[in-house]
This record gives sequence, structure tokens and C-alpha cells, in this order.
Amino acid sequence: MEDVKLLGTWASPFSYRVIWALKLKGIDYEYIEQDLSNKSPLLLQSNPVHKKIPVLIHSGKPISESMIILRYLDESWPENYPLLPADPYERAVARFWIKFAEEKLTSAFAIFRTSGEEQEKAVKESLEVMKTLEEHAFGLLLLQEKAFFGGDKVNMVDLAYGVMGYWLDAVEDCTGVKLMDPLKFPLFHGWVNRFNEAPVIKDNLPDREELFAYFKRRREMIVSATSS
Ligand SMILES: N[C@@H](CCC(=O)N[C@@H](CS)C(=O)NCC(=O)O)C(=O)O
Repeated sequence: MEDVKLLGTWASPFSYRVIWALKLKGIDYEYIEQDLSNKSPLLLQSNPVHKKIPVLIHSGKPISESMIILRYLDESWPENYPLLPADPYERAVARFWIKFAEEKLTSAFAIFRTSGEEQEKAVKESLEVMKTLEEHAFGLLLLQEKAFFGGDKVNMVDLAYGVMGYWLDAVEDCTGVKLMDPLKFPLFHGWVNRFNEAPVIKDNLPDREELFAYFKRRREMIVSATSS
């Protein structure tokens, strides 16, 4: 058996990107839950720059940043469930949307951490990002009659945007901000529902109620810290 360890936290959307990729590829791994309020020596040694999860440790070698980990898994296990298209042009398009996810999805999570004007700015930015995705990314899926970016099954682009399902719902729930309007974003909304029900994904999501309760507790802590 390969020596693969994943340092993560149960509620992190970024941990789930890696879990989905490991499961889709059928790679056995040991999951090591981290306490981010008291970071372990293993996490600090493995990701000394950002000190963040997820970290994948393959035969003792650490790799940080969820999307870099996914690329590493795809290059190291190319035969098991390839996560990127084989065609160079399609691959480039996939990488374009992955880069967009890495740069732009942060505003949706900023809504969770901010209030007042700062939060309004994050909401505005998120809605613009969602509009762009609706028109250009999910619009392309519709034109190509594809259920997922990987065609009839999820690929690395789907995994990059998968965090816009459960976790966006949790952000909406605890802040009262509504972003995912099915009338405004019907294609995006439809894709989220398909993604959450896709094989492997649907069996590897956190418990929704526990996730919502956790986000609610964290949000209350953020609000009371900023209002005192
Ligand atoms: N860009 C990173 C983001 C990872 C991230 O934000 N991890 C959070 C948990 S969700 C973390 O470890 N935070 C600890 C800290 O900021 O001290 C990735 O994609 O892996």
C-alpha cells in the first residue's frame, strides 16, 4: 500500500477537494484530523509557509494547497480516473477555469468573515463572479450538452467548484445573505445539485446539519469579536 496521509479538518471545503480526488482515484490514505486552534508539529513542519490544511504527505513528502495536491495526484496516478482532459486545448480551458476558481471563490468565503460595508463589497464581488460563471462556464456546459466539466462524470474543474455547494449554503445560512438564486443562476444551481448527487461526491460530504451548526457557531464568534 502507498504511504499517503491527508492532514485536514472535517468542515473544510479545501480538505474535501482532496478527499474527492483520492476517492475518485481509489487511492488508500490515512486521514489525520487537525486542530487549527492548536496546530500540530506535523502540520507546522509540513506547511511551514501558510500553516494551513489540507496537506498531503506522500511517502514522507508534504504537498500543500488543495489544487496543487489535485494536480500532483493526477500526475502521480495518471491511470486511475484522469482528472484533466487529454486534449491539450481542453486541458488549457480546464486550467483556465481552475485558476478562476482559485482567484475568485475567495469573495464568497469573505462574506462569512466580514460584516457591514466590507461584507456588502464581498457580496457584490461574489454575484459578479457567479454571473460570469453562469454565462461562460456553465453556459458552455449547456452548449456542449455536458452534465459536468468532465462530460458525464466530474473532473478537476468540478472538484474546484464543488465547494460552491454545501459550503455556500452554509455561508448563506449563517449570514442571512442569499447568493444562489435559482432564477438568476439556473445553470449554476442545476450543476450544484448534480455535483452533490454525483457518484463518490454524494458519499463524501460532511453532515449538512453539523456543518451548518459549526458555521453558525463560528459566525457568532466572528460577529461578537468584531462588534466588541
Ligand atoms: N488556498 C488553500 C486554502 C486552505 C485554507 O484556507 N485552509 C484553512 C482551513 S479551511 C486553514 O488551514 N486555516 C488555518 C489558518 O489560516 O491558520 C487551499 O486551497 O488549500
